[in-house]
Amino acid sequence: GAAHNWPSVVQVKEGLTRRDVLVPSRTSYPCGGRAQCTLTRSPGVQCFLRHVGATGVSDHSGLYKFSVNESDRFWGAVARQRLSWISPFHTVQNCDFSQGKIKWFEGGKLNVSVNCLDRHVQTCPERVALIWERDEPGTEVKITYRQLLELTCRLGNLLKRQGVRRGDCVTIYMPPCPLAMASMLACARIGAAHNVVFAGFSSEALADRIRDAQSSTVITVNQGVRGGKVVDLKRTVDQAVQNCPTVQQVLVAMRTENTVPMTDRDVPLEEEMMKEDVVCEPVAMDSEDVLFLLYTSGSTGKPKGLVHTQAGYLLYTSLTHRYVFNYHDGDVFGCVADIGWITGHSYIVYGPLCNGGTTVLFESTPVYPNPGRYWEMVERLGINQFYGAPTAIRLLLKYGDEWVQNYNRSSLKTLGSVGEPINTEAWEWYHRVVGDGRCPVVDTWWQTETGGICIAPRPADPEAEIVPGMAMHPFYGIKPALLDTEVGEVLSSNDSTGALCISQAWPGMARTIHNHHQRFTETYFHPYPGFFFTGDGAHRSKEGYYQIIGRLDDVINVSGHRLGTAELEDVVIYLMVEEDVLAQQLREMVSRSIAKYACPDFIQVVRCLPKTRSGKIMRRVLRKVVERNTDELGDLSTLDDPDSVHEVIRGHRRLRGDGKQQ
Ligand code: 6R9
Repeated sequence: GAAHNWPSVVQVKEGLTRRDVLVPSRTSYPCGGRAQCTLTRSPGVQCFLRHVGATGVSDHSGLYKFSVNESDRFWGAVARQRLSWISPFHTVQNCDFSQGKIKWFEGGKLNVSVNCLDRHVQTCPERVALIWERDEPGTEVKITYRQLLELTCRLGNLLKRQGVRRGDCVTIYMPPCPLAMASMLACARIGAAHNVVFAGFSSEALADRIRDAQSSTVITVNQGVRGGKVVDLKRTVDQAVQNCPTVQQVLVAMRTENTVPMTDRDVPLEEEMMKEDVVCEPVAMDSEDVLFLLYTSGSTGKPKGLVHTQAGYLLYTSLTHRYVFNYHDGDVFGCVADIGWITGHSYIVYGPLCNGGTTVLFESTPVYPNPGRYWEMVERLGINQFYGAPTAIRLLLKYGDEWVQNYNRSSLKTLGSVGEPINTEAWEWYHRVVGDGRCPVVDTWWQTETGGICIAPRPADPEAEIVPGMAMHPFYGIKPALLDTEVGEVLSSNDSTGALCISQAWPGMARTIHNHHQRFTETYFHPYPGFFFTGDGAHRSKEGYYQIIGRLDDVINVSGHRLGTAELEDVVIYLMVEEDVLAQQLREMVSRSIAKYACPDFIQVVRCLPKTRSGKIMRRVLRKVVERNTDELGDLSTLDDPDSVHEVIRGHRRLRGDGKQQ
């Protein structure tokens, strides 16, 4: 069974004894504090304006224009104001898309863990930094900023003792737990990069990522616990490292009380870290030193190790966390993603901690022990901002409203969605049932590559409308552009559809693909010279709002009409999960809601769709099946259930009569 008092190290009573950490004084806001700085629904904007010297600007859209037109002044002021620097930067940005060169805040030195921990320990050591929502409901563990700093320092010292040096890359294969978070921060503290691999990936997928990152150290747990099931994570690591010659050591934390076989290579993590000092000198890092690698699947070839660096990433995640979700001091922020995804990095770890927030680390699943889990947790932890994925919302919607209504959700102030287009039906349910119609729903569009949220309904002018299923407005400093996919020209009028690009650099964007800079420039900067190409298609409405229509390589072309998958699925997706709808009914709905030409010729009913472990439908795989190109399915390492693909292939053969020919 699972240990109930894990980890013992979080109960350390000892305070920090010697504190010589570098915490430059924080620039104060001209109006004297964030909380008092209120412009109705967009608190903070007024003082923001004064601080960045945007004179004559009085509303959100004015500030937005300032942020894109005077991006050096904007980002320079925000970086000085929000981050603690060891030495100041001399150049705000130095970027050239044609070479894929992106550099922010050059000359500046800082330590990300100091920004996320030490400076809050100075002002409010006993504030809860994280609430670990363990798999077993009602057994959450609260960890203060002081405790998290202690864990981080001990781990940092242990990593150093084990030979990890500045510039090394440590692979972390752990479920969401405090020591996973402390491991990330410990790497940041000593100047190592981390490479978090989702603890649901197979040993081959893990081995690929360890090899590509050239890690000599892996951190894992003996076993994971998810949805009541124990998962042998250490065993997966053992299998993986057999094929990873670079790995010299595996640090093993104990999530359960069960012992697992240990080898000479393995280091018992808690035991060894308890021997370490609670003070660990933070390394002064350059703004553009690597903070982490994070692998994301490519539609062709190997997964890409996207590289994020220190200052720009931290600034961008903290600013978006603050303003997109309207996060305030004292709020409890509940992002239910896994730390293995960019959403977990940016909105469980770095954004909230940089803001001195209280962040939830969710270990379980939306349906364990029942479909009320999220909302029971919202009530028990008093969550104020809830951030989840459409795939989970669609799943829960099927179980009915009662699972939601059984719990008190009055703490909720903002609901967020990320990862896929959220169809209108799911959006409405989220808004009406989960949020009782009182919470703004922010459909946030962004990518591993963008580091943080780029398009979202908030921040905006107070009372600005929110249209269901639309990401709507670019964030400060983000200048989107739609490009014609055939001729490559900028589509400047509203009510147009094209390739979603971003016209100028922002601090949160990825800097390169680890060891493959050429692939980086070719993928993101060559398709539309002068622009960062996102790979997604989007529509800009008459009002100028952005709506994401899905990956461009998924767009279906029917007799010259380009159909985004989001558009089609908005009509049919609910029925797709219901599975028992007649083909004729589906065709009628599509003709009625879109057009006759959009009617599918063939309708195949499947048990489930091929999805990634993070819940995204792998539409490119479906396309290959339909094109009968099953030898070129691309990277399948992120696939959740490999059987789903085989079933789709078999079903497709039956449907198209191929079976008879074979
Ligand atoms: C954060 C994250 C990125 C891709 C992205 C797009 C899709 C994400 C979306 C959305 C429509 C949204 N996507 N958010 N599509 N509406 N609000 O998910 O990063 O795992 O790298 O995926 O996800 O297609 O390009 P990542």
